[in-house]
Amino acid sequence: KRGAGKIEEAEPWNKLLLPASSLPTDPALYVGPFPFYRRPSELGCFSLDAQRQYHGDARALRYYCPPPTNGQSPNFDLRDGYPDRYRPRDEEVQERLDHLLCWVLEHRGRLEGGPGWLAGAIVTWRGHLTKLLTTPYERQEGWQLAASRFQGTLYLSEVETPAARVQRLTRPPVLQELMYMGYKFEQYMCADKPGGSTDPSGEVNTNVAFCSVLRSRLGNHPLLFSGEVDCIDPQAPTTQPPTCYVELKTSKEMHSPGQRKSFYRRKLLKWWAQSFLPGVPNVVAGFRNPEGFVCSLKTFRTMEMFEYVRNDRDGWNPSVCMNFCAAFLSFAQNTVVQDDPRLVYLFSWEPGSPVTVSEHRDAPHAFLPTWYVEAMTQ
Ligand code: 0WD
Ligand code: CA
Repeated sequence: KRGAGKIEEAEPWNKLLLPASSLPTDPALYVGPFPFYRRPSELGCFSLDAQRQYHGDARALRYYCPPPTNGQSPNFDLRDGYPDRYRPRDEEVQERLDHLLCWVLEHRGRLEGGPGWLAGAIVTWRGHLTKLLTTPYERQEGWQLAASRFQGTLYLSEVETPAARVQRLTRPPVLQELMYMGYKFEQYMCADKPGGSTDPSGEVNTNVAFCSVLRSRLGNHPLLFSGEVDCIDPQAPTTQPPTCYVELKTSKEMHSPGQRKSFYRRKLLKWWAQSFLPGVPNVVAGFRNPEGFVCSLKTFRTMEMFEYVRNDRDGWNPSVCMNFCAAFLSFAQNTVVQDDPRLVYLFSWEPGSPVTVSEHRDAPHAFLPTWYVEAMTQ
């Protein structure tokens, strides 16, 4: 029935050929079975030293060294050394995917999955995927992800939003100290050698990092991503990464049911998303009192975190997180069609709105460095 004035209805073909122009994020749209997620396997690792220089080895890996469990509780002063023994990373330096690209370049010839595996993969930081997983439940902070296709591979690199930049530059002193305290906790819990002891007298240098490079797949999206790992547990049942890795976190001591509920709804979601992606099985939390001392520790198993909100109407659902992430990756794959390292699609999201996209060429958004593009073209 092609009556006059019904032209939109009669010719839907244009809608089928064009990629969608936005992606909704409402949790209700992503309820459903948990999608396929390949058990993450470690492809390799790299380290960043005190000068933030790249090394293609595990020199920055530290060893989990919890305090003895002889009935005494810990008493870690997280403010000790602040600010005299704090060497914070220069956050003005936008590193984008550079260190990960360095690893990919070095290993491109001997990646598992066969020749052509990389061409079908998505390459990004674990932290970017974490933000995608938590998007359906996030009510505070938006994000921007830049995407380019090069030799088939889709690269995703975060762009600091103007609001995030303002927040960073006007970060109140208490928040800066709180950031330090998170790293100080790692120093109380880690040794430089297996079976070694901790040394809280040293400096806290946040340039130093150990990063694991992982392979996984979400639905039909092969993934190559890297994430910073706090330490390895030499006593873990298996010494095979990523199963032997431990994530360390600090959080405020909780004293009321309301505080606990809020912790399960907000923090555990972020902890789950971050550790589930690389297959890190345990998160060890240090609870700090108002004076900044950690007096209790608790190990949360990543695979059990959802139990704390399973029966909570306002809780989170891992299927929603993963289904949304898969939908975003499909959206990005369908949007970034042209293979061109200088062409960038910027995906932008603010809470309460759908994900939108804009197209850019070259500076300031192009993020695949010339050294990478040229070396890969050889
Ligand atoms: O330039 C950027 N926009 C970013 C760079 C954003 C996020 C991370 N990075 C860098 C990190 O420095 C790290 O070397 O990428 C690398 C891997 O990051 P990731 O594992 O993908 O990031 P994420 O999961 O967000 O963070 C893991 C840890 C954090 O631990 P906690 O427990 O706080 O989540 O990486 C550290 C931090 O210890 N970290 C950073 N260290 C220095 N500068 C930063 C940062 N901007 N962000 C996270
Ligand atoms: Ca950590």
